[in-house]
Amino acid sequence: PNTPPVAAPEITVESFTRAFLRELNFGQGVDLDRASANDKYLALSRAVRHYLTTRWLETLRNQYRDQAKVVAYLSAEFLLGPQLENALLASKLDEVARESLANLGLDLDEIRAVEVEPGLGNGGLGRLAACFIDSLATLNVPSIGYGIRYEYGIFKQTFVDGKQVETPDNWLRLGSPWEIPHPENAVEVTFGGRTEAVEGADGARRWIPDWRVTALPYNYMVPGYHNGRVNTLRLWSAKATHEFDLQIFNAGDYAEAVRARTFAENISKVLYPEDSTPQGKELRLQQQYFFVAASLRDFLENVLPDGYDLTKLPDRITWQLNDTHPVIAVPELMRLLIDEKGWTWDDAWAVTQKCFAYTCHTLLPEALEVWSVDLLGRLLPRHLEIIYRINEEFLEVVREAYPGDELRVRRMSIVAEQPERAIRMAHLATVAGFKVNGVAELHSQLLAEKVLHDFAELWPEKFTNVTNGVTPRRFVRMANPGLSGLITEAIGDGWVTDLSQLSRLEPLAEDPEFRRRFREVKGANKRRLAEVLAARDGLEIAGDAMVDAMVKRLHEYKRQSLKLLHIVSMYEGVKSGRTPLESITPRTFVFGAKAAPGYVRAKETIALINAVGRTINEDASLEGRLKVVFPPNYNVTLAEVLIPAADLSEQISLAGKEASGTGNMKFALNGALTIGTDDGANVEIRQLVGDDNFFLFGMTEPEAADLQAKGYDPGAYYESDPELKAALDLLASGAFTGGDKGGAVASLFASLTERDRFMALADFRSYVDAQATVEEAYQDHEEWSRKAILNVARTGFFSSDRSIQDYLDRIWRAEPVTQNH
Ligand code: DL6
Repeated sequence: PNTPPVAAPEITVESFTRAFLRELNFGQGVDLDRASANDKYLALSRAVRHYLTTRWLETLRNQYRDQAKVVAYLSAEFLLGPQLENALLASKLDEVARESLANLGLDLDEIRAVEVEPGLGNGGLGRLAACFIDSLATLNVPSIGYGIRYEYGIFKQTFVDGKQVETPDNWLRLGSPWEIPHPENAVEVTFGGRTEAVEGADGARRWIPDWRVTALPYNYMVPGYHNGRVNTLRLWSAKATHEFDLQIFNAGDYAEAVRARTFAENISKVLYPEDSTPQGKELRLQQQYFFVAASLRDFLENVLPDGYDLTKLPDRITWQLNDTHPVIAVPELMRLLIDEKGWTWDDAWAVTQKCFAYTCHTLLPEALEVWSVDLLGRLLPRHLEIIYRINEEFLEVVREAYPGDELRVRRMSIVAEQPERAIRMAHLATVAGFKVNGVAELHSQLLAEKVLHDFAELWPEKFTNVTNGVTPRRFVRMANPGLSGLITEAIGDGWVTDLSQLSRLEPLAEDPEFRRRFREVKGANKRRLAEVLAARDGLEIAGDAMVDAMVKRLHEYKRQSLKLLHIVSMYEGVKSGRTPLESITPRTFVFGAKAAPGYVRAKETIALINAVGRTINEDASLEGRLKVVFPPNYNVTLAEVLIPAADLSEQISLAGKEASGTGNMKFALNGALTIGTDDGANVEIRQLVGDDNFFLFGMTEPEAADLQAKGYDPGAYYESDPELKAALDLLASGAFTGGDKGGAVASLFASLTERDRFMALADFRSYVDAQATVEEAYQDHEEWSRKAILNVARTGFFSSDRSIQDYLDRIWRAEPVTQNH
């Protein structure tokens, strides 16, 4: 705090060139003419980092001085996407860097293409965390993201004979210029062992763990947009402690010592390892405890000043629990306060209850995490004791509120008894959190009415909603420079940090010239997509066909199989002569989806999409009017190219299953129209853009719930709808699989026609009818562009800046601070 501020480096083309060459020469040890593409990427990134560092130090210094309340976003995933362009944009260095490189005969875009994105998340949940830290920084909120620095992120997907094959994502192979390790802030995290009584203490026990690892922090800069603030994302990496080295020395058993070292370091080795095996599950719990234990200690020891009065902790921090993954932080804080600080149980609980808030991201019962008591007790014996006591006291509250209602007590208990004794992490989070939120209006409503109904009845004031959002910087400004330019020309550039200003575009939807330019941008984005798919995957698509995109993790509830049925049905229509070929609007269906490695049905669906795609693409009789492409390894980098090019956004989950969705927001903001069910945030998108500018289909949530309760009979739909039957029969005939009627074909057919939890056939008719409306609407270019512009103009609500403001108002009650610069 006493060090004088470092002067910000001057931003001129010349000084940037000097900074770049200095990094190249002295950082990489090469001359420009001998530098590899990676050398240039690393040097450029470090030069940019250098500019941001001054701001970073200033932010940290102010934070320390002001002792303002901090939001710590605890998340097992941060799906960051490429960093260089974002850093350039945030620091206003984009133009300078481009010019400076051009003077050296280098192309910024070519250098950017070298970057390997950190894929430290699976999908929406991890990408949301990344959008949120961007908005926190842009809104000037003192905050820290805490997570895990997985050595291998989400697997790299390739297709072999159309089937998904996973390979490790070695994203650190060529080094990451965006991280700074801080070994001096390493902390130890312990596991296993037993506990014993401490005489004369109220509730305190001594934990004698039997193994430990070192958590080594890596800091990442999180720059706000043009505001001089740079927050910190701190990701933890597991290292064997020195004890392991001593063991090597003492025991002379090198192989055994290396094994032990590997065991410890496995904790941060890979994102969400396969969890269908007991070993996988155990590793996942280790990961969760590892990062929250390190993060809590880090905050208490490194962020708070020495001697801070911890009874005031809730004034200084909210730990936001991103889903249940970090919920073990609750008993960890209790343990720190009671066992290490000597507090009484009641004092510790009073403070703990004010420090955590919980965001739930699912509606699927199977996605609600539970940990078997056996595993939790073995790995974290002290935490299990604490959870038991939290539960005992909580159940007393329930019994008092509902005397004699033992069924309710059993339903609400943090400890499940069936099918095995297990800890329900969502219940623990709800009991301990001072707020619980869902991620879209419908989701929050269903949470309170269904998933956590008993809790919402007991504590209605705890429950709230914060609809998700996406960062306009990455997903419009960066990803869609053409549209950004058009918007800025029309309404100025204030929209980048105040997305509600997009509403000012509304009158321009009526302006033919604006519509023409809007179409021109879309067209250019499609050509860019075509180029990228050709270079990246050797895929060929027409530059001018309608782009119909379904990109998201592969899951039955998202119903990629319904999309597939629609494609098969269109194809069948043409082949059977029902649909004249000329009546079909040229369309490119683009899929992007990874399936969890152990999720057999999802992998079969991928194989079938590829099989159908191959048949359709090779069928010359279609004259190229229908095309199906499935570029492998959909990631943030590809999303940034695909989304701006899309005309139609497929959001077709069964109503009541998708918590929110965020891809739906990105597409609408980039001028794609949505075909979707009334699910998740689709509901809010439709309300905002208006029914005329959204293709709604399918059952509502209450209708779907009713049908499920009455008994869903897929066979009845199959038998009564000839088009549906024809499509399913064509699929089942092996027409797309070289005559093979078994395997994936038989399995999908059976699942759709016999026992589909997600009732795809029930929504088929209305989906196909809605698609016919899409076809018709797309014929009228002017009207389609009008609708697309209205989608952009009316979806400014879905900025993650607005989400963060809602968190501040409804949950955190923390204030943005002014950055003096
Ligand atoms: O809130 C972010 C994102 C939502 O948009 C998706 O609808 C939801 O499926 C996803 N949830 C998860 C949680 N999985 N679990 N548990 O990934 O969160």
